[in-house]
Amino acid sequence: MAKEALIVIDIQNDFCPGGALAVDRGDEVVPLINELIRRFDHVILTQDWHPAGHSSFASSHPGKAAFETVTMPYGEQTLWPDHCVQGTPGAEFHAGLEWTKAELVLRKGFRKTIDSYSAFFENDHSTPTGLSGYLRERGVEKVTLAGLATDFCVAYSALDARRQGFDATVILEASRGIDISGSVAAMTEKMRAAGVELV
Ligand code: VGL
Ligand code: ZN
Repeated sequence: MAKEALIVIDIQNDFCPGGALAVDRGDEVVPLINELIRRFDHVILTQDWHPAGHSSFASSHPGKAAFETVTMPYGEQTLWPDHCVQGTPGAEFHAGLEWTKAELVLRKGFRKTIDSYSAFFENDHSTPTGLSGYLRERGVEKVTLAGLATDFCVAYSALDARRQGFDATVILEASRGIDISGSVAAMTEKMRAAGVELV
Protein backbone atom coordinates (compact mmCIF):
# COMPACT_ATOMS: atom_id res chain seq x y z
CA MET A 1 0.00 0.00 0.00
CA ALA A 2 1.24 3.47 -0.84
CA LYS A 3 2.74 5.32 2.07
CA GLU A 4 0.40 8.09 3.15
CA ALA A 5 0.74 11.37 5.02
CA LEU A 6 -1.81 13.75 6.48
CA ILE A 7 -1.13 17.42 5.78
CA VAL A 8 -2.96 19.72 8.19
CA ILE A 9 -3.19 23.19 6.70
CA ASP A 10 -2.93 26.39 8.76
CA ILE A 11 -5.04 25.63 11.85
CA GLN A 12 -3.92 28.91 13.39
CA ASN A 13 -5.64 31.41 15.65
CA ASP A 14 -5.81 34.13 13.00
CA PHE A 15 -7.91 31.86 10.74
CA CYS A 16 -10.33 30.98 13.55
CA PRO A 17 -13.23 33.09 14.88
CA GLY A 18 -11.79 36.15 16.65
CA GLY A 19 -8.65 36.04 14.51
CA ALA A 20 -7.36 38.63 12.06
CA LEU A 21 -8.45 36.67 8.97
CA ALA A 22 -11.16 34.56 10.53
CA VAL A 23 -12.64 31.82 8.39
CA ASP A 24 -16.33 31.34 9.18
CA ARG A 25 -16.67 28.38 11.61
CA GLY A 26 -12.97 27.63 11.11
CA ASP A 27 -12.62 26.29 14.64
CA GLU A 28 -15.27 23.61 13.98
CA VAL A 29 -12.72 21.52 12.11
CA VAL A 30 -10.39 21.11 15.10
CA PRO A 31 -12.02 17.97 16.63
CA LEU A 32 -12.25 16.34 13.19
CA ILE A 33 -8.61 17.09 12.46
CA ASN A 34 -7.59 15.73 15.85
CA GLU A 35 -9.34 12.49 14.89
CA LEU A 36 -7.46 12.42 11.56
CA ILE A 37 -4.15 13.06 13.35
CA ARG A 38 -4.83 10.03 15.55
CA ARG A 39 -5.61 7.87 12.52
CA PHE A 40 -2.55 8.70 10.35
CA ASP A 41 0.94 7.30 10.87
CA HIS A 42 2.60 10.39 9.35
CA VAL A 43 1.42 13.91 10.09
CA ILE A 44 2.69 17.19 8.67
CA LEU A 45 1.41 20.63 9.67
CA THR A 46 1.69 23.85 7.76
CA GLN A 47 1.92 27.23 9.44
CA ASP A 48 1.33 30.53 7.62
CA TRP A 49 4.31 32.55 8.85
CA HIS A 50 4.62 36.11 7.59
CA PRO A 51 7.13 38.79 8.57
CA ALA A 52 5.58 42.09 9.71
CA GLY A 53 4.88 44.29 6.68
CA HIS A 54 4.46 41.31 4.35
CA SER A 55 3.59 42.20 0.75
CA SER A 56 0.29 40.25 0.93
CA PHE A 57 -1.00 42.60 3.64
CA ALA A 58 -3.31 45.39 2.45
CA SER A 59 -1.55 47.61 5.02
CA SER A 60 1.60 47.40 2.86
CA HIS A 61 -0.24 48.96 -0.11
CA PRO A 62 -1.39 52.55 0.56
CA GLY A 63 -4.91 53.16 -0.78
CA LYS A 64 -5.71 49.45 -1.00
CA ALA A 65 -8.14 47.53 1.18
CA ALA A 66 -8.18 43.91 2.27
CA PHE A 67 -9.69 41.50 -0.28
CA GLU A 68 -8.76 43.77 -3.21
CA THR A 69 -6.12 42.49 -5.59
CA VAL A 70 -2.83 43.91 -6.80
CA THR A 71 -0.50 42.83 -9.57
CA MET A 72 2.79 41.50 -8.28
CA PRO A 73 5.78 40.53 -10.45
CA TYR A 74 4.51 36.93 -10.15
CA GLY A 75 0.88 37.73 -11.00
CA GLU A 76 -2.36 38.68 -9.28
CA GLN A 77 -2.30 38.70 -5.51
CA THR A 78 -5.28 39.07 -3.19
CA LEU A 79 -4.57 41.43 -0.29
CA TRP A 80 -5.33 40.35 3.26
CA PRO A 81 -5.61 41.90 6.68
CA ASP A 82 -2.33 41.56 8.60
CA HIS A 83 -2.35 37.94 9.80
CA CYS A 84 -0.10 35.14 11.05
CA VAL A 85 2.79 37.46 11.82
CA GLN A 86 5.82 35.45 12.94
CA GLY A 87 5.91 34.93 16.69
CA THR A 88 2.51 36.48 17.44
CA PRO A 89 -0.40 34.67 19.17
CA GLY A 90 -2.37 34.84 15.91
CA ALA A 91 0.25 32.68 14.20
CA GLU A 92 0.09 29.96 16.85
CA PHE A 93 -1.85 26.78 16.27
CA HIS A 94 -5.39 26.72 17.70
CA ALA A 95 -5.11 25.74 21.36
CA GLY A 96 -7.37 22.70 20.84
CA LEU A 97 -5.28 21.23 18.02
CA GLU A 98 -3.54 18.05 19.16
CA TRP A 99 -0.53 18.54 16.98
CA THR A 100 2.41 17.24 19.02
CA LYS A 101 2.60 14.02 17.00
CA ALA A 102 3.52 15.96 13.84
CA GLU A 103 6.78 14.95 12.15
CA LEU A 104 7.19 18.23 10.30
CA VAL A 105 5.91 21.77 10.72
CA LEU A 106 6.32 23.46 7.38
CA ARG A 107 6.31 27.24 7.53
CA LYS A 108 5.40 29.25 4.46
CA GLY A 109 4.95 32.85 3.40
CA PHE A 110 8.11 33.94 5.21
CA ARG A 111 9.57 35.83 2.25
CA LYS A 112 8.44 39.42 2.42
CA THR A 113 7.95 39.94 -1.31
CA ILE A 114 6.01 36.79 -2.15
CA ASP A 115 3.00 35.02 -0.67
CA SER A 116 2.66 31.25 -0.42
CA TYR A 117 -0.76 29.62 -0.27
CA SER A 118 0.50 26.20 -1.28
CA ALA A 119 2.53 23.94 0.97
CA PHE A 120 4.57 22.98 -2.12
CA PHE A 121 5.26 26.21 -4.04
CA GLU A 122 5.15 29.92 -3.35
CA ASN A 123 2.66 32.00 -5.33
CA ASP A 124 5.01 32.31 -8.32
CA HIS A 125 4.29 28.56 -8.74
CA SER A 126 8.03 27.95 -9.15
CA THR A 127 9.81 28.60 -5.83
CA PRO A 128 9.64 25.26 -3.98
CA THR A 129 9.15 24.91 -0.25
CA GLY A 130 11.00 21.60 -0.25
CA LEU A 131 7.92 19.55 0.66
CA SER A 132 7.93 17.43 -2.52
CA GLY A 133 11.50 16.37 -1.87
CA TYR A 134 10.75 15.64 1.78
CA LEU A 135 7.78 13.44 0.88
CA ARG A 136 9.56 11.62 -1.95
CA GLU A 137 12.66 10.95 0.09
CA ARG A 138 10.46 9.40 2.76
CA GLY A 139 8.53 7.27 0.28
CA VAL A 140 5.19 9.06 0.65
CA GLU A 141 2.99 8.68 -2.44
CA LYS A 142 -0.39 9.79 -1.18
CA VAL A 143 -1.37 12.88 0.80
CA THR A 144 -4.62 13.68 2.57
CA LEU A 145 -5.25 17.37 3.20
CA ALA A 146 -7.61 19.27 5.48
CA GLY A 147 -7.69 22.64 7.19
CA LEU A 148 -8.02 26.35 6.42
CA ALA A 149 -8.87 27.69 4.05
CA THR A 150 -10.50 25.30 1.56
CA ASP A 151 -10.37 27.77 -1.33
CA PHE A 152 -6.82 29.05 -0.73
CA CYS A 153 -4.15 27.12 1.11
CA VAL A 154 -5.90 23.74 1.06
CA ALA A 155 -6.83 23.94 -2.64
CA TYR A 156 -3.48 25.32 -3.82
CA SER A 157 -1.68 22.61 -1.85
CA ALA A 158 -3.88 19.84 -3.26
CA LEU A 159 -3.46 21.09 -6.84
CA ASP A 160 0.32 21.27 -6.43
CA ALA A 161 0.36 17.80 -4.86
CA ARG A 162 -1.26 16.45 -8.04
CA ARG A 163 1.16 18.51 -10.19
CA GLN A 164 4.01 16.89 -8.29
CA GLY A 165 2.68 13.41 -8.93
CA PHE A 166 1.16 12.60 -5.54
CA ASP A 167 -2.27 11.11 -5.04
CA ALA A 168 -4.30 13.73 -3.17
CA THR A 169 -7.48 13.61 -1.13
CA VAL A 170 -9.13 16.63 0.50
CA ILE A 171 -11.44 16.07 3.47
CA LEU A 172 -13.97 18.84 2.87
CA GLU A 173 -15.78 18.19 6.14
CA ALA A 174 -12.57 19.01 8.00
CA SER A 175 -11.94 22.20 5.98
CA ARG A 176 -13.62 25.63 5.80
CA GLY A 177 -13.40 28.30 3.11
CA ILE A 178 -13.00 32.08 2.99
CA ASP A 179 -15.22 32.24 -0.16
CA ILE A 180 -14.42 35.44 -2.03
CA SER A 181 -16.93 35.76 -4.92
CA GLY A 182 -17.51 32.06 -5.38
CA SER A 183 -13.96 30.92 -4.78
CA VAL A 184 -14.97 27.80 -2.85
CA ALA A 185 -17.05 26.47 -5.79
CA ALA A 186 -14.40 27.50 -8.33
CA MET A 187 -11.50 25.90 -6.46
CA THR A 188 -13.52 22.77 -5.66
CA GLU A 189 -14.16 22.32 -9.39
CA LYS A 190 -10.47 22.92 -10.17
CA MET A 191 -9.48 20.28 -7.64
CA ARG A 192 -11.97 17.79 -9.06
CA ALA A 193 -10.67 18.42 -12.60
CA ALA A 194 -7.08 17.87 -11.43
CA GLY A 195 -7.93 14.46 -10.01
CA VAL A 196 -8.06 15.43 -6.35
CA GLU A 197 -10.34 13.07 -4.48
CA LEU A 198 -12.91 15.10 -2.52
CA VAL A 199 -14.55 13.46 0.46
C1 VGL B 1 -4.43 31.71 3.69
C2 VGL B 1 -4.93 33.75 2.82
C3 VGL B 1 -3.72 34.25 3.23
C4 VGL B 1 -4.87 30.30 3.95
C5 VGL B 1 -3.21 32.19 4.11
O1 VGL B 1 -4.35 29.65 4.89
O2 VGL B 1 -5.76 29.82 3.20
N1 VGL B 1 -5.28 32.48 3.04
N2 VGL B 1 -2.87 33.46 3.87
ZN1 ZN C 1 -1.17 34.32 4.72
